[in-house]
Amino acid sequence: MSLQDYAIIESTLREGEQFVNAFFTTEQKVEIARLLDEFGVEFLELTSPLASPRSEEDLRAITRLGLQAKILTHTRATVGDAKRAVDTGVDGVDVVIGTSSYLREFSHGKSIPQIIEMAQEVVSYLKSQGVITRFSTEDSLRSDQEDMFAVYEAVDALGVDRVGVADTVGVGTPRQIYDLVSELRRRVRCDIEFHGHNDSGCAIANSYAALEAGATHIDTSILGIGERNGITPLGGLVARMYATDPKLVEKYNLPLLSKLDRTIAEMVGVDIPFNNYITGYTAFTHKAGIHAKAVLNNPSTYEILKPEAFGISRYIHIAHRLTGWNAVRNRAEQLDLVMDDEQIKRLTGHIKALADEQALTLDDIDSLLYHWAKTNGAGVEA
Ligand code: HCA
Ligand code: CU
Repeated sequence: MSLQDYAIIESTLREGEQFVNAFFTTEQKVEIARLLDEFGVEFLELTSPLASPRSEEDLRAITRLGLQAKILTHTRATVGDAKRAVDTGVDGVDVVIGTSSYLREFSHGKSIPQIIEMAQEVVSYLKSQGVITRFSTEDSLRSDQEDMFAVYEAVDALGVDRVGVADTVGVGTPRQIYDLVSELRRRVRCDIEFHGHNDSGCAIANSYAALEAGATHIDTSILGIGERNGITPLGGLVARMYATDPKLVEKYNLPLLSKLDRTIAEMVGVDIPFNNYITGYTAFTHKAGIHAKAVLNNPSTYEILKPEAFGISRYIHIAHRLTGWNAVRNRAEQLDLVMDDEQIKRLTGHIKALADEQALTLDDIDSLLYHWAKTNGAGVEA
């Protein structure tokens, strides 16, 4: 399998709804679904119809929108839940059960043989209904591997479409995920999904490692929202794939990413983090003079992502003591000021001296530029 063949299961409308500030109205869910569809994700995962009457109505409404993306919902591993899910008209059902000793002991209380029996029953039912069927093991990283493989192999034998590895608590490292998914790849024929939480900041790297090991589907949410600090962010995965090869994300409508991030940030009442992948306000800002000079000559010197591919502009920050004369000259050109290099160099020295004493803004620099263009800095010691 090449990296090229992966698909995104976008779970803002399921995992994302588990984010502390998320209370999506029906209209908001429809807006999110349409935007994600326009972006081009292959699957949308929605909250279980058993969660609440509104969840069920919204799921039905979204399945009727006629989107390109396939609509999936999430259920526990019982035939009763699976029936309710199928009845809503979804394309597929994502079934999950906890396999770690923590969850077996403190959550559902089932043994591995019981889990296998439940899994077989629910998968057989879903396959008989002709829906895309996925079976995943919650808390996979803290589950006994042989137990877990026994579950996966049992459902694979029944023709399940996908099995899911879920790093529910965000404890996995890229190397662990790579090893686990590689072994799973050897053991099952079906597709493999990875769902990674971000508690220790590894969600994107783990998703990428899963793909390298043969996973076919990655779960994301917009801005990474989800339980606790969330899961693999859509924009972060896109940045990672683009950095490897822009062709890996050419199937997506990349300029829509900013709108997706802004829309969700607004809906859940948070700011887009300043250092967010692609859409954070510093993502394409260059500051130090040496960087600015090189970026002005060739952006690839300090950028692995092209801002224009995402409909974003780069920004060279010049109002500070680390600035350099190339960046100041570039600003003069933007303002259509005719100044020679000697003038610009002297002004740059002046800006550095000023910046040592006080905070400067771009407006301050622009005023200085206009003034110097006229007076050549007469009367200023530089
Ligand atoms: C949950 C847990 C889950 C499920 C992931 C999956 C997790 O909230 O139900 O279905 O693969 O992180 O384990 O999100
Ligand atoms: Cu999760």
